[in-house]
Amino acid sequence: MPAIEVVLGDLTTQHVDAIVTAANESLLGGGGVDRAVHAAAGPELAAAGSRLAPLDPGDAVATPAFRLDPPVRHVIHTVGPVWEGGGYGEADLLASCYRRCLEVADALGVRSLAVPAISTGVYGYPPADAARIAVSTLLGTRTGVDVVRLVAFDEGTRDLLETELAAQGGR
Ligand code: AR6
Repeated sequence: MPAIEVVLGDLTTQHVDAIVTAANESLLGGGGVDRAVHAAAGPELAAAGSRLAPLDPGDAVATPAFRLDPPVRHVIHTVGPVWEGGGYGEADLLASCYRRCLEVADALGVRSLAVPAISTGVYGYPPADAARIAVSTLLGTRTGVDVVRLVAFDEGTRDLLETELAAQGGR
């Protein structure tokens, strides 16, 4: 299991081997963290993403990180579930996002990975439930990734992630 750290900050300024973006099925970029990642990486990212699209919810794929500075080797694109009340398999899909990101990272030899709070913005997933799933899935997945940095963009999300990490014995 990877070591998990929680930080408050901007995903695009993390010094890691790879970052995960919360994408949509087109992989062309969108709002939220995906907008910030595409802006930082440059237009090559959408071009590379479009060649791998469409991507199903719960899945993940990697592209180069192009102009991201600090230099990051890969962007891993994952598509979270849109929250529709919880009865449409959203929890399984969200867990699948975290698992697939680790699998893709492993295939690339990634040792450090920064991940945002997938689905909790535009896609409306309740942040406390999403934090529980993020931590439990990461702690329960066998991987060669040494460190997963959960990057919260607001203090509420940061606190939820830290609470889950403590509750689930992640540190
Ligand atoms: N660094 C870290 N976290 C961020 C950043 C940032 N720079 N900017 C926003 N967040 P969202 P989703 C947080 O909406 O819910 C896009 O249009 C944000 O506060 O980015 O999975 C895609 O193209 C929230 O906690 O992703 C899809 O269409 C978290 O990142 C759709 O939105 C996720 O919010 C995906 O929606």
